[in-house]
Amino acid sequence: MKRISLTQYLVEEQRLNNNIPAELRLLIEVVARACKTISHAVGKGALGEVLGSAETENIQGEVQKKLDVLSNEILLEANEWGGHLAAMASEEMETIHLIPNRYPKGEYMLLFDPLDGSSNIDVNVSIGTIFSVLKAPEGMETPTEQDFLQAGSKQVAAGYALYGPQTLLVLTTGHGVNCFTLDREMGSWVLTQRDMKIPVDTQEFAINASNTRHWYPPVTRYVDEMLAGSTGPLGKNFNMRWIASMVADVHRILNRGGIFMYPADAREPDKAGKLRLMYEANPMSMLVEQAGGAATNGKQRMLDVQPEKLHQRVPVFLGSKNEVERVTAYHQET
Ligand code: AHM
Ligand code: MG
Repeated sequence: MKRISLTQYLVEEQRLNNNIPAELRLLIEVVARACKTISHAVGKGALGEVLGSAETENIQGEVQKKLDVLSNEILLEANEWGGHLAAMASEEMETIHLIPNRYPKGEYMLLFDPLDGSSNIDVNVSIGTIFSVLKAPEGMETPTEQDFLQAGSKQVAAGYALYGPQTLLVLTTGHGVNCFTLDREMGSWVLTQRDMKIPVDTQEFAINASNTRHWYPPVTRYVDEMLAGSTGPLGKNFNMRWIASMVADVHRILNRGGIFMYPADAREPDKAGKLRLMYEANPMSMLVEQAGGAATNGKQRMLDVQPEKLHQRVPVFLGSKNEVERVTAYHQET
């Protein structure tokens, strides 16, 4: 098999297909390099003294794990000096991170969830890094939070690294979705899946069912119908999977279809579910759409949601198109 590295793939996308500008290519390479470093730290586990709590809280009041903090630092440090960015924003930081004056600035803005699936860190279950790239608004001088509040449809690239039995990088620049596997001996990313596609139909769903009592009626109706199986209104049996790492759940869906749901529910603080629009929902929705799937907040296309706050939470329904459309229609009916 002829091996195509991430670098070679990106150069071809730029040179032959004219699909990405050089600056964006270089930015993606830096993010991929940082993910390699995070993968290394994750792989060391207790030997690297990276497990456990950091005894600090992030902006959402969640206790940070040592690896949350470390991964955030790795991404900031790797991306600061490259010259491709105007600013960064992270799920783990209260406000945006400006590029220090000693480094040149670029025209892109990077957002990330440095280590997603934090509850799985200490139990050696798959976790990941999610990232999203936006363009800085024309004429912007010093970036502000407001400059980041762009709808997901404005993303120019999105992707995730999955730290599981293998370390993978799944990437879109708006021209399909491709998957790279980290060759741990060589230290390089190798293209292993081209043009991933999500089947439009599925018989598999993912939801944290312990929240059933908090759901709103459209979600309860839909899950009840799936559980009713082949003699119920949907006329088929459904299987269920929930890894509690969005990256791993989305990766399964990109490979064999399925529907992932983290609905709004009746709990505080803002009754919009758990996941964050800018760091989780938008990048994943771009990947899913690029793979032929669909993603909504229950009411509208996720990528059309106009963000109001950097750390905004949003209900998430994504995956196989026909099922996402079904649960979205149930919301629209009420
Ligand atoms: P995190 O960013 O704090 O890790 O939280 C996000 C994660 C997702 O990866 C996953 O889908 C979800 O939280 C799991 O939530 P729950 O613990 O409610 O099952
Ligand atoms: Mg997260």
